[in-house]
Amino acid sequence: MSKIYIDGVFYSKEDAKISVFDHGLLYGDGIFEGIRFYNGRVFRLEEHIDRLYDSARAIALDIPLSKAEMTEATLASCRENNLRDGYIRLVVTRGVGDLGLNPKNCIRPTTIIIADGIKLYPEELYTNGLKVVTCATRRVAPAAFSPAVKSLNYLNNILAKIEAGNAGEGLMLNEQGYVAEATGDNVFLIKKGVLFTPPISAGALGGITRNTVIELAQEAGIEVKEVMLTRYDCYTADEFFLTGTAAEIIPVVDLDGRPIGDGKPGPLTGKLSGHYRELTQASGAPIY
Ligand code: PXG
Repeated sequence: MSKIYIDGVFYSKEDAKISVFDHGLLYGDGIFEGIRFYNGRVFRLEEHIDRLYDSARAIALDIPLSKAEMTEATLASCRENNLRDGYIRLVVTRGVGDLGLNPKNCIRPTTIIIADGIKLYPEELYTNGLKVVTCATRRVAPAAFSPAVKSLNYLNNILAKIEAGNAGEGLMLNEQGYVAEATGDNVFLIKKGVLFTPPISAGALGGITRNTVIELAQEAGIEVKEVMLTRYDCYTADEFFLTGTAAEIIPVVDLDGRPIGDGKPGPLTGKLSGHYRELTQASGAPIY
């Protein structure tokens, strides 16, 4: 029986409810984090908490908990559900207000923590790789709203996901046509042994898996370049993969009908996936 944290109290799934006047629902006014825990430890918890508070700062939202309190509430949510492996959804909304969009009328932000088991992607995708198509929907321009904020407004990504449809995952470009990211994952490619990924300024979320992969590559002596990338760079890459908390490292074998490399998941992708798996099993904030 799962237990869900709302503003300091644990509720059963049936009773875990928030007001229809919450601006998280009415306007998508809020932020969130998606976190994984493995083997009784929360992976990169400090980084997720830091990103949450940065997102909050960017939208002028005052989280009513300190970082230490939020960390403890997150660990307590895992304990309350007796879990050792799973997924945490941490949400902070603007809170209950009236029907106007002015956040000043919201009394207090709502904090929600859901710790649950994780539905893993089919193993087949990791062994055979994923097909990706470029979406016509461009990633929202940083000058309009920064894609670095992990906000409750995911319609830009959802529209791209709908476009990608059954074809596979969607690749999103920025307004200038450079590669930004996938609909919910960051993008990497390998060419002649060098690892490339677009800079965050291309219009991507600063993925925590992305940071981890960059670190792992550097430790393995692989050169890493954060540069603007075009679709040409992707089509002509030797290897291509996506990174995200939920997907971890997932190989891409086809982009817009062009096979990547030899059309099979590549060796460096496999090597980095192995290192990533080891790290997730052996590090993180202890839950118990
Ligand atoms: N870009 C976007 C737009 C994302 O939403 C990533 C990149 C990868 O970031 P991390 O920090 O996870 O490496 C994300 C992450 C969900 C869910 O439930 C979404 C994400 C992560 C976990 C779960 O939809 N997005």
